[in-house]
Amino acid sequence: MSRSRTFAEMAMERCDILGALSDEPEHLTRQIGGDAMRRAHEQVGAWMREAGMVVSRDNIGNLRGRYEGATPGGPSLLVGSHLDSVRDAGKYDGPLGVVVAIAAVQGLHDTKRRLPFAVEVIAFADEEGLRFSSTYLGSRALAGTFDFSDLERTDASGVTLAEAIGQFGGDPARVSDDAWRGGNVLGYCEVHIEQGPVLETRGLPVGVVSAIAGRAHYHITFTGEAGHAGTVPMRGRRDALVAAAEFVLAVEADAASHEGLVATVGQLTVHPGAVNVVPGEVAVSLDIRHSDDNVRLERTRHLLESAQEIGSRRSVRVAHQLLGENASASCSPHLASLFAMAVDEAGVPVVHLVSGAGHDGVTMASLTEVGMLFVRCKGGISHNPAEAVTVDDVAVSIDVLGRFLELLTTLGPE
Ligand code: HGY
Ligand code: MN
Ligand code: MN
Repeated sequence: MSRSRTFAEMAMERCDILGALSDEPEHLTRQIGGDAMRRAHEQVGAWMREAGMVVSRDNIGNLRGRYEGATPGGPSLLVGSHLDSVRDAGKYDGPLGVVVAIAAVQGLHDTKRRLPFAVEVIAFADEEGLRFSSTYLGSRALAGTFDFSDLERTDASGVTLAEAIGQFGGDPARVSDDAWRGGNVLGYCEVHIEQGPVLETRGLPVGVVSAIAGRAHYHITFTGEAGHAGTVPMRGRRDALVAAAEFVLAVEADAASHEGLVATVGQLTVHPGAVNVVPGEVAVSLDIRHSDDNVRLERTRHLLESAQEIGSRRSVRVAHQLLGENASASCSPHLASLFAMAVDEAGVPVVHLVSGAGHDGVTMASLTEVGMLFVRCKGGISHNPAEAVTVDDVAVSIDVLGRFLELLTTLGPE
């Protein structure tokens, strides 16, 4: 059996192990600073050490494993993905990239290979932003773009990010120490499930990522007037939920009529939320993305104006708050070409594709060149416990990543 196949079987087992480490009993949810993350760090740290890495954890809660190069003090290549998840997640979104990166280093360690650069595996703390409605807290800390006002963000139980960092063993006052100080960085590379249908449609196990779509997400409140469901006449109601519902349909209609635009209302809360009360206040989320930032900005403006128009027509006040925004990020043409060569060497037709999903590479692009390799996932399903990959495709990704390291060694950085 090939080494990549053996490593792939180990990678799948490791995703199963991590998939059982959850903050919620009935499904997979793993958040920054939570107990499940602590247990995940114990496992991943042990696998990193087995692969010859020196393991550390920074203040924000990224786990970092370093495999030195032939010449200490030389450049570093960062490779990794995230260990946090969405709620009721699949077990490959994030962890697959971490265990594949460890497998690549294991291959070097087993053959006592030292490359002309160090390989540092990063398991990011918070790519999904579930606990604090944030974005990319772990990679922002590493890239040196952390926004310290984020320390005051609170989770559903009122715990601040600063408190969560402290409880997890970090020092919130020293998150700036997490910024990369390790000298020259050759790039940041991530192996990740595609989370879309392209590779499966094309019958390909892996693909090279050319760009990551830009994204913005908002919190929008509709404030009407609560009232007795039995006595307030239908005419003249200021029903916040009906206004929000009209907005949700407007979001879907607008995104469906603009090529490449995706817009989603994933969260909706109703106050007071009683059967016999006309809803007084409703809060919704808006997640909007497009690979062209101008289109995203223009449609966002249109949708926020639509919300105001719906509100004034229904005498419902509408307010919005931008929670996070990332411009679209191009991957490094050089790293993409090395991945393409590696895919070709592995005997796989090369396809380049844009990522509709966000990734830590969006923030790592402010520190260094970014390269990504996508792995086919069943039905393109993700952010769903039905998320699935095959061991054969994972074996291809490990083989390709290993070839990529060799090509970077022989052909060098940009
Ligand atoms: O939302 C995203 O695209 C990523 O999974 N955080
Ligand atoms: Mn995700
Ligand atoms: Mn992800």
